Formats: sequence, structure tokens, C-alpha cells
Amino acid sequence: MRQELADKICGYKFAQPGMVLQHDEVDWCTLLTDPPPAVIEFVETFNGVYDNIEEPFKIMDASGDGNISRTEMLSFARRIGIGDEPPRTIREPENWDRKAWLTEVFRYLDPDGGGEVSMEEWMVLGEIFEAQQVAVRELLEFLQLRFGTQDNAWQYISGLKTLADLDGEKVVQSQGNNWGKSTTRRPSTHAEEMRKKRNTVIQQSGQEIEITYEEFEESMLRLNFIGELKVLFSTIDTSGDGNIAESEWMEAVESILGATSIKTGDS
Ligand SMILES: [Ca+2]
Ligand SMILES: [Ca+2]
Ligand SMILES: [Ca+2]
Repeated sequence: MRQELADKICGYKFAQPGMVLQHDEVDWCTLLTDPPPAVIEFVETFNGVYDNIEEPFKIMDASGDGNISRTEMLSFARRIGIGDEPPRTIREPENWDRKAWLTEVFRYLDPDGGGEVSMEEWMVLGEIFEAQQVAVRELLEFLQLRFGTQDNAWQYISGLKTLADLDGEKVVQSQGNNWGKSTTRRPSTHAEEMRKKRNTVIQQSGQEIEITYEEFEESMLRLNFIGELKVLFSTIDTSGDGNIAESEWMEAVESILGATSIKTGDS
């Protein structure tokens, strides 16, 4: 049922055992793939920064007339953190051109070409903003279902425990282990063991564990989770350094699922 729900909301697909999903069999969430990349990246910069989509509009409408002109957009995007350095969500920062990028966003927002973006026009971003929040929520709920608790999910995502470690745990077996499928007792790979060792040392030294995109992608694909992983990753990486730090992951869990959902296990 959860899988059905996820399909309806955002087109996630979960591969059946022994079956490889082809890219074009997947009904990708149109909201997250249709707008130009600049628009997606633009909205992603708001995640974890603004509670709603109206806030950045009001900040940029310096004249307060309820419209954002092209000039206001180019000047006052600085007030919402879009300065001379590429924002954290830019996929190809080395090729980023601030003016061209903002102009592309402006054109998308002002389809009537009137030269002003009204609040009504701006609100198309609201759907993308919502879709990104829903996507992160679905990811976290998927992990909770798979691993029983958010704490177990973090243990897996951070590499502190391998899939083999967690599937051996009673808590996973008794709580929604991958829609009742039998546990996959696949032994941990050498790479998993190395990462576990490395991150255990980092954790014991009191430093923050950081996850790279490649590690995140690999962990999620191993669970047969196919979604907009890049969008999810940059939505959670609010510092924009290309890594998800433990604190960023916990912030996402807290802001999206609420603080009560974090279970600290036996600590
Ligand atoms: Ca204005
Ligand atoms: Ca307009
Ligand atoms: Ca980060």
C-alpha cells in the first residue's frame, strides 16, 4: 500500500526482486522533471531556508508593489542568497552564469512576457517546492519502513551498519521489513566494511560523518529505491558543499517528520 501511495504521489518505483527496471519504464514525477533545470535549482535553494514559497518573493519585491521586475530579480536575488558564487544546488557550478540563470528563471515565471512576475505567477514554484518536500518525506518514510526506525535508517545511510548487520536485527524483522519480504542475508561487501570502519572511527573521535553523493546513491540503489536521488541529495545538503553531514540529515528528519520520530535506540 505504501508503495502504491508513493507511486501516486511522485512516481517512485521499486524494482521487483530479480528484475531490473529500465529508465523509460519509470513514470518520473513530472513536477520534478518538467521545469527547466535552472528553475529546479532555484527552488531547491529555498529548502531548509524558507518555510513557504511566499517569503523569498516578499524579500525580492523591494518596491513592495506585489510584483518582481526583472531588475528587482537581478539585484535582490542577492537578498535570498543568490550572489556571485553559484548557489549550493547548481549542478554544474563551473558553468554557472548568474545573469543567464536568473533570466531563465524569470522567463519561466513570466510566461506572458509582461516583464513583471506577480505573486500568482510566482506560485507555480509552490508546486515544485511542495514536490521536493514530499519527495524527502517519502524517502524518509521509505527508510523508516525498511529499517523500523529513523535511527536504524541513519546507521545504514551513514555506513555505520551494513545491510547485512541491520537485516540481522530483530527490530527490522518485526517492523515492516521491506513490505514483508524475507530478509536478504547478503554478506557485506569489502567496500561496505571499509566504510563502516572509517566512519566508526570518525564517529568515535566526535567528528561529524559526511556522506558523498556516490555513497548515498549506492546505498539507495542497493535498497531498490529509484527516485530523483540528485534532487533529494541537494535538498538535504543545505550547506551546499556536496556532502550530507549527520546534522543535515537529522535536520531533514526533524523538520519533515517532526522531532518525535527520531528514536535513539538503546543509547
Ligand atoms: Ca516590485
Ligand atoms: Ca507577468
Ligand atoms: Ca553539506
